[in-house]
Parts: sequence; C-alpha cells; structure tokens
Amino acid sequence: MSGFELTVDAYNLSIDSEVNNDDGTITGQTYTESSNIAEGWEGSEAFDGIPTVNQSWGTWHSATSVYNATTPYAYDGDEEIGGYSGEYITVDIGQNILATQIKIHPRRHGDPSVIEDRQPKKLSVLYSTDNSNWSELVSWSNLSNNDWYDGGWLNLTQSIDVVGRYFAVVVQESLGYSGVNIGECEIYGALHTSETQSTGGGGGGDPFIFSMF
Ligand SMILES: [Ca+2]
Repeated sequence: MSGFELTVDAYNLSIDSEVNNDDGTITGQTYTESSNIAEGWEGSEAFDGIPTVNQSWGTWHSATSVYNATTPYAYDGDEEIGGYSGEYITVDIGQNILATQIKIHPRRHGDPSVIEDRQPKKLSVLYSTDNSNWSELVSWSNLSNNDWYDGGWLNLTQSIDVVGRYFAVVVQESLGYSGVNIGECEIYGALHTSETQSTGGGGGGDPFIFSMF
C-alpha cells in the first residue's frame, strides 16, 4: 500500500437532511414506499431522525389488509423487491457509500401495547448499486415484541461492510396486524469513491479507515 490513510467517523447517511439538518449529513436522498396508510405515514418518515416516544408521527405505516391478522401473520399482498415479498421502504443515498452499520427502530407509542402487533416479525435489509439488482444485507426472523420493547424501546443493530447506493427494508411478516410500522432506519458509513477502499473496522460511530492510493 502506498499513499496515506484517512480515518473517517461513520455517520448517518440515510437521514433526511431537509427535515433534520444535523452537521455532517448529506442532502439529496430520495425515499419511496410500496404503500402507506395515509398522508404523513410515508417511507420518508422512517428516515426523519424521529423515533420519539408518545409520537405517532415520524413513522412509516404500510397499507392495511396486506398481512394475515391471524397466525402466522404472513404477507398476503402483491409487493416485492429483489425477490422478497412484503411491503417495503427504500432510500436512494444519491451516490455510493461504504455502509458500516444499520439500525432499525420500531414505531414508538406512549402505550406500547397499542401498537405491538404492528411491529415486524420478519424483515430483511437489501442493498443495490443500480436500483435493480438487490442483495441481502441482513435478515431478522422470529422476532417477538420483546425484541422491540422490553420496558424500554429497543432497536435492531447490525455491523456491515458493503458499498451501495440504494437500501431497502422489506417486511415479510407482522407480529399480528394486517399492516406494519417502522419508526426509523439509520444507515451509517461514509461516502465512497473509486479511489477509496475499506480496510475493515467500522461499525456504528467507530472510526474506520480509507486507504488512499
Ligand atoms: Ca422516524
């Protein structure tokens, strides 16, 4: 290796900077969803930096009557992405990033029992560089309400090390309602170019290193 190394702190690249303009975030991301229950519940709500308790807004809420409301709560609808059936949300970062960590937060509510059956039971995170060919990044299955709330609010966290521009979260099963919610999705990493490469490390807010050639 020649050249020099540059240490970069991973930061949340998926957050909608137009509604939550934290220092260090980029702008220009676009968001889609396979469906929403009403205005104010779009996929972009899962990228607005708001997973606030007692807050009904700031959440993606899919259409209803698309998941079985009786066991096994599987998906009944027609939506699919990357060969994965389920309602989904996507973010186009606008350019390739080196992603090092993903966090999925539930919808929060002052009374968790009100919404517990709308949390995902099974979901997969996909990524793509061309918005056409998708690969699985991580998948969680057999989730229970205790994975989302155990007296305090929880989240799903996974360290990753991939280059991608498009990310999707697809929910294959609900915990018992005919629609599903996701409160927030955070994708951490740094911008990536053809002149940089990961040398490992990463994860969360931990620094990682690009090698510059
Ligand atoms: Ca949110």
